[in-house]
Amino acid sequence: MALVSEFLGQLTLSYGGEEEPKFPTVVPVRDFDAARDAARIETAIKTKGVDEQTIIDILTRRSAEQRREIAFEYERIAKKDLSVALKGALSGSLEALLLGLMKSTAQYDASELKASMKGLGTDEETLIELVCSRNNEELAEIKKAYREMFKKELEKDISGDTSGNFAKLLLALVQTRRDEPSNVVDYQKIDDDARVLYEAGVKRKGTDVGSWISIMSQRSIPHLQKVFERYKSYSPYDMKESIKKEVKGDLEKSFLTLVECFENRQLYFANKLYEAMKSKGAKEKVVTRILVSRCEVDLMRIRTEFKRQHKKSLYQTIAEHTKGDYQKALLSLCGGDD
Ligand SMILES: [Ca+2]
Repeated sequence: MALVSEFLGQLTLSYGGEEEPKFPTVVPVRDFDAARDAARIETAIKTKGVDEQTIIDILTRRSAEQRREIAFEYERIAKKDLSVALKGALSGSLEALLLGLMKSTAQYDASELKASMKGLGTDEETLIELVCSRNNEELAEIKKAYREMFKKELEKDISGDTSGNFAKLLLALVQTRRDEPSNVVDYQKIDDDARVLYEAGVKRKGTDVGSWISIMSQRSIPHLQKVFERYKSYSPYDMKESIKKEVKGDLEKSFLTLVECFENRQLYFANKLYEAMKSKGAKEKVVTRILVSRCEVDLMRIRTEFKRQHKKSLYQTIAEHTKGDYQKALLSLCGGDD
């Protein structure tokens, strides 16, 4: 028995501090030649009416690192910035997608966050998705990119654009104080947290949102999964039902996004893609954002969850709900049918 527990201990230990495994659909191309790609893009941009197909073929089938090298070579050959040249040559959703690909994943997320808070009003849907679905490591990289790109702290912009408990929750998440997964399962703490979540919400009049925020922003994800399971032994409603009963509006959407991502982050993205393409046409902004930001992270697993949940492949769904060059670019990022 001692041997078995030692073995299990080691298994969880080795999982401990490691990064989440990646499941990309976009991977580095072999026999890569940045100068050749840059020259082909320059020709495509100069072609009368623009040769979008060539630009799509190249930029959607190279890794972020390779695209960065192409941009460097392009500037050397054409004496201008590739993103500026693409902006001049393309338009609409295709332009947004390809310009997104010219940034690193963290830079892209940072610029989407900036855009969601720009000017009067706030695009809460984007803000909630980006802050509540990203893990600690991603959020730390996004904050760094945000600081470098906009010379401002992400926290500062969020607190200027949001208020009340919604602001408190987002700021608590952006502080990235979540525990790393531990190799020791603390049953006492699981039970305590489950009881506190219940007593702060369903059990009392009103809601002690502060208690919910501190538990959901500071505990590790494996711990929270067990807390939500334990929660059901205290509350007649599961955690998601409790959230719907206790809070409303953006705060409700944020807590629901968090819990869905704790449960299965790739299923959350699959469902968002499904919702964005449910009716005629597509919410192109959402589709672009998820494909561009996840194609080098976990889009392969999002595809699997999509097919499993909705009985139709992501590829087929994109093919039915989008069109033209934009569709070609999306399908290429999607990487294949399931
Ligand atoms: Ca209550």
